[in-house]
Amino acid sequence: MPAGTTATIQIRNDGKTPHNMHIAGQGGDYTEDFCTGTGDPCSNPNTIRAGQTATVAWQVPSSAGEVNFRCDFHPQEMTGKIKIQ
Ligand SMILES: [Cu+2]
Repeated sequence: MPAGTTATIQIRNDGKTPHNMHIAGQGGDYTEDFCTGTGDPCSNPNTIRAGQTATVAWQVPSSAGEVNFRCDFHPQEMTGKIKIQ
């Protein structure tokens, strides 16, 4: 992702169970156990059911680095890092 931009991430749940996308907030920490859309950047809707689509509107940090994200339903298995450059 380009630093300092506003990103719109589009997601579709092709699986059978609910998922979401929860991006770590400022400082790299998750400030919520389950994102609500009022704290950390979160998919809208914050529960993406099977077959549903969602978007994440995200203000990308202005400095290069990596930002963690996860699915709150599967926080051990479904994690990743978004590269900012
Ligand atoms: Cu999941």
